[in-house]
Amino acid sequence: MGTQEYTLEVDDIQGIIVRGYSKLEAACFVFLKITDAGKAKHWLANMANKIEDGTSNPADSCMNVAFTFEGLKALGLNSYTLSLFSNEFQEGMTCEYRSRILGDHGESAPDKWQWGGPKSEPIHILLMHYASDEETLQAFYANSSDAFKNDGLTQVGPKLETLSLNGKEHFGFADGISQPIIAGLSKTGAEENTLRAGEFILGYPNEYGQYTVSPMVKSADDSKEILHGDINGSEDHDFGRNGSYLVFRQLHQNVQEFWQFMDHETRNPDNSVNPDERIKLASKMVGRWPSGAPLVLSEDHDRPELGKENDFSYHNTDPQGLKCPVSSHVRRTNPRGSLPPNPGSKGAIAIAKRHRLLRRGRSYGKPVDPSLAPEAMLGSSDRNTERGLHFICFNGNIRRQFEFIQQTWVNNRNFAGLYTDPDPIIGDCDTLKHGQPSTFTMPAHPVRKRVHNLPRFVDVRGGAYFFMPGIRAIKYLATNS
Ligand code: N7H
Repeated sequence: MGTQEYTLEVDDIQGIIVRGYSKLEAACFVFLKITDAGKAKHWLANMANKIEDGTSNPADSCMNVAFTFEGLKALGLNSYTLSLFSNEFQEGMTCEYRSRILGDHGESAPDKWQWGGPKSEPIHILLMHYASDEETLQAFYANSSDAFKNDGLTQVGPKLETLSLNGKEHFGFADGISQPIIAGLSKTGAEENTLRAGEFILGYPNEYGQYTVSPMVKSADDSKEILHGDINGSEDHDFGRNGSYLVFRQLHQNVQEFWQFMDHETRNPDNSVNPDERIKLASKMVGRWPSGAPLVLSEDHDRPELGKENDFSYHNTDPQGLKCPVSSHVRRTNPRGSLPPNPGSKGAIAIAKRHRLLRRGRSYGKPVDPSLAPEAMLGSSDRNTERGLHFICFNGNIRRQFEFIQQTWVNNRNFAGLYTDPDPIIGDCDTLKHGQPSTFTMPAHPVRKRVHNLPRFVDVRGGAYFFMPGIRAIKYLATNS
């Protein structure tokens, strides 16, 4: 694939799509409802100049913005353009069919959600604030909220705070290591991990060599020619170009339950604890050790020097999952070309490339123990704090990427020839619903090992699908729609 087949318009792409703002350790996300569309457009027109684009890496603070389908409607976007957004975005995350495939039932059912569910206030806009530290963030947010409060918008639902755990998540594992490389941006890497921009950003070829369907505007409705023309040659102007679909899920993590389970399953015959086996079982479930070292590269113990390693595959070094179980979280959310019928073939790698996500999530809530060490977490009495991951990812096609991964790889108990194994970290383990307890299988010689009665370690507390437009499209929304 030549990167010269297109040039990315980074000055029109919102910054959080281009980079994760790792220097901006503080962040908060707020939801807005439009009460007066005219005033809200005035706010948006000002915002268009303040929104961070992808050209440079901000050092102090910055903002990005995304909209729900209802939000675009409330701003008066015309019905022709609205009809061209994908079905899943139009329908939203909480329709019955979607709850079924995403595994959102029981404690995770949308009617129990703190935001985004049928019992919550409708959300129109997601405003993402990032800053170098908490103090800067609070001042930045105060400024930003003064502006939207006076301009036809009300804040709805919780203000979602985040917390930096120094590159780890609440269970104590390094996160944010494996990301797809977008061809055309400065970073380069292995061909298997380099994807055409259209997988994440509308207006560019995707891994099928095609342009993902994009919401268009009739040229008569864009007389000031704010938007670019249709790359496919029609008379329409492209509202979707340089935009991306954003999936947001607030995922609560049952941290004590997680480590209690590992502890219980790995006790010695005399019931004494086995800390090494405890960590090993949890790492087998994740597919990486707490430092991030991949299990395929270090089978028996953690090797922090491999913590950032991402240049590996499964089919040549570990076809049966003896080192990294086929059922583990990272192996099923990105099988890296190891799926049957022809593991390692060009076809298998091509398939894997059509189901990738650009992850931009952040943790929230006080950790059980700042050390994130299992002993300390097991001994803590802090059981009720709300903590977890604000899971955020970008994709060009929610159905083919996020929903496919969640349905066909994460929640599918028959994934890659398994029988009763959902994803052990985030899968839907509900026994009552599936009629059978969930298991986690670790291939081994002479016989595989299996742990039974896996509980659900991650519950959903809120969620919604958003569209994050390019900067030109924001200007269009503010004036023409
Ligand atoms: Fe996952 N965890 O702590 O166990 N994830 N994840 N995830 N995840 C990854 O490689 C975790 C969630 C993916 O390319 C790592 O960056 C937790 C959802 C994908 O090799 C760790 C939660 C979805 C990858 C975790 C959670 C995914 C990945 C290893 C929820 C999609 C990259 C660090 C609370 C539906 C795989 C890294 C690859 C990696 C954890 C959620 C997907 C440690 C705790 C909902 C694609």
